[in-house]
Amino acid sequence: MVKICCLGDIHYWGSTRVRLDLEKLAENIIKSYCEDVDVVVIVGDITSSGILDHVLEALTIIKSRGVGCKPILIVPGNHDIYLTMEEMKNMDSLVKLRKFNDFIDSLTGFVALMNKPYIIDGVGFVGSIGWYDYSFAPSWAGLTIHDYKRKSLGIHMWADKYYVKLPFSDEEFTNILVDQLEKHIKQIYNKVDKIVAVLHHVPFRELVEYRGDLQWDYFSTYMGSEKFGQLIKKYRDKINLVLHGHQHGGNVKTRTCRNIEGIKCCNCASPIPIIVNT
Ligand SMILES: [Mn+2]
Repeated sequence: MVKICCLGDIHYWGSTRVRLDLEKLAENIIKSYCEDVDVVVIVGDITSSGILDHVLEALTIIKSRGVGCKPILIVPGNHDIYLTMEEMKNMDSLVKLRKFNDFIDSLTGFVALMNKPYIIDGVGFVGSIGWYDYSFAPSWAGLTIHDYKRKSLGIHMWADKYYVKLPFSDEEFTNILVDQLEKHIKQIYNKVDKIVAVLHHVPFRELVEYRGDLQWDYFSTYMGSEKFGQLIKKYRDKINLVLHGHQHGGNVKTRTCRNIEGIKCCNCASPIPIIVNT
């Protein structure tokens, strides 16, 4: 058994107040939750605007005041590949994604799961930012794919619209990420008894919070993709635990686990950790 301390969706943006709050949280809460675990997992959205200095600042606080020398496994969230005004001129979010992961791997004690799987005590960890391909669009709304590609409804918009620039469609990005994740699963499949899938986005429709209200459900589309769920089910003889983030706010229950066809799925979209055993 591997004991995991899982957290995410910190959305750190570097103000003095935010820094002091995270320092307090790390010292008073994260430290005690993660005290006797084998490994720490962060499910993405470390930052609110993708600034690598903020990644470094937040992770330094979490490590030095909270979890200490335990291995910290990380996948990025959609916010972590947001482009700053300056970056918009010379890179896309695919380059940013690679920069994020390589930056994580350059830090001592941190592992970027998108670069390579991690194995501890016969348990393998694979990870991806995950993405969306509109498969979670609310079926009842009667909208078309073009309505969802717009990523805005009335005056409300999904911020990825402005801050994520990809060289291809969201559907293609999803396919590429699913293929990468499957490659990593195959790499470790015969070496481990169990595999933990770590994603930022949500892999199963059953986990998505719908309310029958278009103002909310329209944006549920961007929670994730069925394709990751299908991949997880394909390897269900080894993958029996999924850790994800991304879905939080508006009374959504974070820090809880649900059983989807025998696969334990935990929402770690909170800076307050949840303890999960494999
Ligand atoms: Mn997110």
